[in-house]
Order: sequence, then structure tokens, then C-alpha cells
Amino acid sequence: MTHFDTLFSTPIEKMGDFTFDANVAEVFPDMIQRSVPGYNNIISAIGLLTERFATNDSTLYDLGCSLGAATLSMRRHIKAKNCKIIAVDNSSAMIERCKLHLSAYRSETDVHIIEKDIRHVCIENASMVVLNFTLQFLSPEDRTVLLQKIYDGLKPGGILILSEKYKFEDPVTNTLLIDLHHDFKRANGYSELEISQKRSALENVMKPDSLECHCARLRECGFSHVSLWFQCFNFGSMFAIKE
Ligand code: GEK
Repeated sequence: MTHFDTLFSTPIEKMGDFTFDANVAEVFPDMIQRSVPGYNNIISAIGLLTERFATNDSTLYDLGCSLGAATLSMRRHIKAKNCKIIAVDNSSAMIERCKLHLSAYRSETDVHIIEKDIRHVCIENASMVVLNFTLQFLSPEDRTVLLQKIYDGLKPGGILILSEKYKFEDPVTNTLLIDLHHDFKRANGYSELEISQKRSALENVMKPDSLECHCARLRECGFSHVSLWFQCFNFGSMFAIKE
């Protein structure tokens, strides 16, 4: 059953910070598709990248897995033998629903769905790590520490997929891309009130970096091949490959 996202549709007197609670988990598939331009394309491409990058006897990580859309896409496309997937999220509501969601489909690949803070997850023997719109919720210091841990835990030839909302240094570009994102949300049925209330709720919890900042940080961590492979307005996805 589809649950439509109406969480910000009526005036909220005391706007708190956005949290991934049970109300959000319930409407999440509708919310993310109507809010994140290109989300479905990215999920599909994660499958294509899995076919190429998952290697025999390795582990694939989905960090900040929410309901497991990226995990499902990876699981469907693994061609290598004896892989396992570790899907992690620190929202109990998300993890509960993720388990239900994944158990609805049969597969030979082992998936461990873990309720934990991704800052405390050990990454090892990884051929692929996915951070699909999750890094942006960590503090700047934690972002660097996590990316370094991912680099260290990847096998040579392993890949990180990093999807994020971006900010742009040039003010004209930044404003235009934010406006286009809001047009996208309007076209998907969100009202002005929903757009502005969601924006306020996210203000303190999600601070986007620029593409330049992402590239520089990934290179500093040691990644040799870093590229943006998808962009729609101020949202996009990069890959970073360890040599
Ligand atoms: C998808 N990847 O559908 N530790 C663990 N989980 C966290 C943390 C943390 N420190 N911080 C945030 N999260 C998904 C979409 S949503 C993106 C990812 C969005 C989790 C949080 O609970 C939420 O489930 C997820 O990261 C971000 O492909 O809603 O914009």
C-alpha cells in the first residue's frame, strides 16, 4: 500500500529538526521519489555498478539504508559468488520496515540489516560501499573520518557510490538549481507550505557540500578515480574508486 507524504502539509507551530521517525519511515518511498530528482535513476544505476564491481567473497555495504532500496538493487544484480550485503541505519523505524521489505523478495545473497550509527560500523573486505544521500546528515568532521574508514576497508579496485545534495559556490547557479528543485517538488504535488516547512526542518540537520569539496576530500582520503556520474539540479551521485 502506498502511503502519501503529507507530513508538512498543515502549518506546524513549533518546527523541530527533521528526524527519521516512524511517520517518516511510513511515507518514505513516496517522500524520497517526490523530493529527490533522479532518485530512481540512481537506484537503477547502483544495480548496474554492482554487476561490474561486486567481486567473489566480498562484502557490499549500504550505509544509511532507510528501507533498503539500494540494497535490493545491489542484491538483484550481484553476479559474483559468495557475497554478502551489510545494510545499516540508525533509525529503528527504518530498520524495522527495511527487514519486512527485504524479506518480501527471495534471494541467495545474505543480507545483514543492522540498526547502528554508520560512524561506528567496521568496514572490511568491501568491493562496494553505497552512501546514497546519507553522508550529508553527518557533521563535516565525521564525513572525513567515515570516508577514510571506507577507503581503508575497500579492496583494491573497490568502489564507493556517494549520492548527495550539493551547494554551488556561484550564487546565480546555486539559486537557479535550488529554484529548479522547488519547481520539481511543486510538479510532484507539494504545496508552498510543504516545501518551506520541510526546508526549515532540514536546515540544521542537512548541510550540503560543494562538488569541489567532495572531490578534494575523496582524493585526500586516497581515492584515485573520482567522478560525478549523475546530476539533476542540485542533486547527484559520484563514484570513487580505490586503485
Ligand atoms: C535510499 N540510502 O533509499 N547512522 C546511520 N544512519 C543514518 C545516520 C547515521 N549517523 N544519519 C542518518 N542516517 C537511502 C536513503 S535517507 C536520505 C537515505 C533522505 C540515515 C537516516 O536514518 C535515513 O534513513 C538515511 O540515513 C538518509 O537509497 O531521506 O534524504
